Amino acid sequence: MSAAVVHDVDMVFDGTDYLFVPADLSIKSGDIVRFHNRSGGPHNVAFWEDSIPEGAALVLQDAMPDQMAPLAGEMVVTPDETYEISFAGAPAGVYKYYCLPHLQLGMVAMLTVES
Ligand SMILES: [Cu+2]
Repeated sequence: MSAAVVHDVDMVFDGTDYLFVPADLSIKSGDIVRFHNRSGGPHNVAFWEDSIPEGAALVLQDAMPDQMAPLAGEMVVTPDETYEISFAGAPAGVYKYYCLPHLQLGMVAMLTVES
């Protein structure tokens, strides 16, 4: 079995928009996604329960540290602080997620777990 690949996603305020960069990422089941608070925080990572594959909620509930609500990660407040999610055992498919503080400002993104 190969080692988990770590993918970086930046959480950014670019002066106009709040963004996850990249906003569309493909990973393999077993990979790790490391979200970085680059600017404009606090940010967090929260998944829509109806916009993830069947069975993914149970995996994410175990994989997401310090959830403040189901499928919603803690606030990442400190500049350069990171929040990591392992997708070990995660079912293939599209996962749509958002940043709770900036949802109304369009801070949404998706990732695809390839089988
Ligand atoms: Cu945000």
